[in-house]
Amino acid sequence: MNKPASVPEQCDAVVVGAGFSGLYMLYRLRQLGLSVKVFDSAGDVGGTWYWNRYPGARCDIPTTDYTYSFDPELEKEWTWSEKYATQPEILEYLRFVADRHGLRSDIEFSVTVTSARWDEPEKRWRITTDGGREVRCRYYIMATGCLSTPKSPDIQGAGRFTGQVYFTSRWPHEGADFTGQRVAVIGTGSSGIQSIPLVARQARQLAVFQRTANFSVPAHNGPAPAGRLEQLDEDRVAYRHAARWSRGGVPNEPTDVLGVTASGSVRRERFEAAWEQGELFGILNVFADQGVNPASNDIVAEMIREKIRSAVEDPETAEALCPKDHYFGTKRPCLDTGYFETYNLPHVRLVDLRKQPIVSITEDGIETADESFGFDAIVYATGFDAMTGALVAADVAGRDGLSLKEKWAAGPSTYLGLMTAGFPNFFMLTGPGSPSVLSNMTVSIEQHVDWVAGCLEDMREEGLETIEPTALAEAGWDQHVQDCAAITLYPTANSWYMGANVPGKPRVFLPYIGGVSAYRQACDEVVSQGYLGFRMTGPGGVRCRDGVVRRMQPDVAMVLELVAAMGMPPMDTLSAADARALLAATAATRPPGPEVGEVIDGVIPGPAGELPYRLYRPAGPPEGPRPLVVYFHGGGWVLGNLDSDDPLCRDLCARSGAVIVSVNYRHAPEARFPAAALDALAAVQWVDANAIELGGIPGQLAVAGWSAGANIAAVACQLARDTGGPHISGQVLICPVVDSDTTRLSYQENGDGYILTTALMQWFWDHYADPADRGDPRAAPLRGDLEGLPPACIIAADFDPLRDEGVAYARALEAAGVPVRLARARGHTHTSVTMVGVVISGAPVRAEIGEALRDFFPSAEPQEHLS
Ligand code: NA7
Repeated sequence: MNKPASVPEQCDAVVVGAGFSGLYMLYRLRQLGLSVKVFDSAGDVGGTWYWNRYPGARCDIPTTDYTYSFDPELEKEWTWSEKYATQPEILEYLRFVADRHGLRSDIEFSVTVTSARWDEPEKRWRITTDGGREVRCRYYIMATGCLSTPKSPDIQGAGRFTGQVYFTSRWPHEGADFTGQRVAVIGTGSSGIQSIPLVARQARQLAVFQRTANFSVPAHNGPAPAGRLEQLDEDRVAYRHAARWSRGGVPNEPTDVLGVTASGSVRRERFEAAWEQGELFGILNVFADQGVNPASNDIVAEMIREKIRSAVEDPETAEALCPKDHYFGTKRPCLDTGYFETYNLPHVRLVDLRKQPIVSITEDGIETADESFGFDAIVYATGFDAMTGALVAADVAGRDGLSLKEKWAAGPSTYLGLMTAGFPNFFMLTGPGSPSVLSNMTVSIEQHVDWVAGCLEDMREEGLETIEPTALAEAGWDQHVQDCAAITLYPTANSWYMGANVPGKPRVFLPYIGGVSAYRQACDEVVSQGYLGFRMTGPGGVRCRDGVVRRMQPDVAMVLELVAAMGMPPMDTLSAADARALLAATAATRPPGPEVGEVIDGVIPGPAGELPYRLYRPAGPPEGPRPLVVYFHGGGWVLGNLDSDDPLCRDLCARSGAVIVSVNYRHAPEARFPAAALDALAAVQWVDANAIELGGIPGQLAVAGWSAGANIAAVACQLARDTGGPHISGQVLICPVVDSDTTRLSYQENGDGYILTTALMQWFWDHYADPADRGDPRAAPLRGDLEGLPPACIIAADFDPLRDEGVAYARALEAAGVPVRLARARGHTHTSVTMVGVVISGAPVRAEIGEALRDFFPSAEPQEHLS
């Protein structure tokens, strides 16, 4: 008998996964009145907590916080028994939630989605399951978790072993009994570190194969933390609200104590308190700078290593257990119960794979470079194909037939970690590019589910059928995700955050490190701006407000927030004297900039009296003369001095390998136009004439300057050309003032809110030059003759009112035949590139300046590496 042709099933939404995110997504979709099918390859709800049943499996966020907040009644009905609940208790909780809300009726277990195809004419997804069913739906939602696809054992001979094999991530429901057995555990991530003390209790012999020593902190498990319980009892709503607007999804007071400047006693006190607290976000927040500053990070790391050394009796084992190849926190730290002490047991042994790598798994054990081990059981605690593994596991093909796997071949690309261009109506819950694993997952899950539900509701109200990100918005978000990571130490580690644990996986920082609150704000802004960066379609046509939600470098944005919070008066409302005092006061609190070989103060005979200078000589070899760079500080011809740009000069010196001579010129309003420009020329001529005495190489002279300093540097080049020298090898103009026209687009875009405002620039001009003089090329070098000028490196910052005149100068120089290197300071303001040691994202721009200077002088050697 022929089987009747099956009729494809229809529903509004298919959700894959019935863990924390899938269950809540189902609940919200039902609230919207949508028909939903949830598929999960597991036999029950639970997701991660269904599979990871290994002994000792617990969450590593206090369970007071690792819990749903959407249902106040549920919060009353369920009480967690411990600070960190066990896997069985969390699984029980999820079962309780599923039953309480009658969710099971829409969930099908033991069903795996094998493929999903977008049908453009139908505007539907066609979902195929392993049972050969086809389901058509409008929305396809992946609630597949970040750590759900186990990494296959990438160890030679893994299939040969004839004893018992266990994976922590696929632990048998009936459990495992290691009594009397010789057991190997491979892997010392959270799963290994949680399970090893318990496996050791049963095993006759236990060998732990460690590739990378890991930081772990005692969980101090027990009753839920009293402080958190009190806060919850007092005002649960406020507590949950604080979690949603916190950095990690757990209410925590962020510290402003810097490790590098804190006293020894403060360091110790803060560290011991965090150690006692036994919470990840506590130990990751001992110092505000431990995630970005290697020196600060090392203070925490060394204190943890001390703890390991005092816990482990055998010094050699202790040393092998001390993590030394990555910064603390850059691989996920663990919370443990008696992990390090386990190595004091006589039957437990650590095998350091850095000293004796595994050659092969054999029929009866493991062979390393030095030894053969016999085992009855091997436990793989080797981790997951994190964050992307489950998403690309099913064969998902978007609008043009392109598969997600192909699209992401060089790393995932998403908008907000929620959607990806080319895949309409395809949502990822806690996808790559969202805070996810760097946050309390339950808070991030609820935020994502709420966002998706809100989006579907808005679409329905407006009669829209499809939504997908634009290429521009997605590229902007990808960039922002990487920018946020780049200012931290995180990308330096071979972590699963970087995809480094899976052979062949592209190295891209996968989660969003900007924090839960910053992320939530970005998502909310996207919606409030009419779904900025999304293309939506419906019978009425296309609706799209294209754009990028975060273009500014994250640390620049932080500086702007800090400045705004300080409530300083606008400079342009002050007298010159008061503005100078304010600048000096803020400069006094900055980091000093890098060490250089030598700093000497002196004076130059200027055209109208002596001009102070400060000379910076690079440290280290080669001995002997160096190229010279005459530098002019910024400050609108009114503000600034040798101190104001001191960190920047040190940085330029170290990066370029040149001697920097920073010259203080006469300031307005005391000495108006063209005093500063004439001083600049005089300084360049004097430095050239005294090159040998200054330790320079005669004939190898460049000029550099920032802002108004760049203005007079550019003018000095024109004047030197016209007045018989000296020869200038190159000019570096950082965010230069080259014109007095304030009508350019960059003034309109950036004239307010980015420190240098249109009003302040006007104030500078008013102090410096009469309106009639402002078109003079000695005030506005863009209006001068540009032929025969030295090669230029021009920095133009995105959020600078002067951006477009810098670009215009570059173009005009090029047109005049001058070699130009125009570097865009992406996401920067007029001032941020110069904030050495504060704005980390400025470092690559300054590296480019250093490179440009070295190119002017091919013989120069850079100093040691600077971050
Ligand atoms: P992790 O944290 O990825 O840990 C896996 C461990 O296995 C880690 O120590 C790895 O060493 C080690 N590993 C992986 N492959 C090998 C091979 N081929 N040989 C030797 N050792 C290997 O996974 P977990 O399951 O422990 O934890 C995942 C997350 O779940 C955790 O962070 C919490 O968020 C919950 P490596 O460091 O790569 O050198």
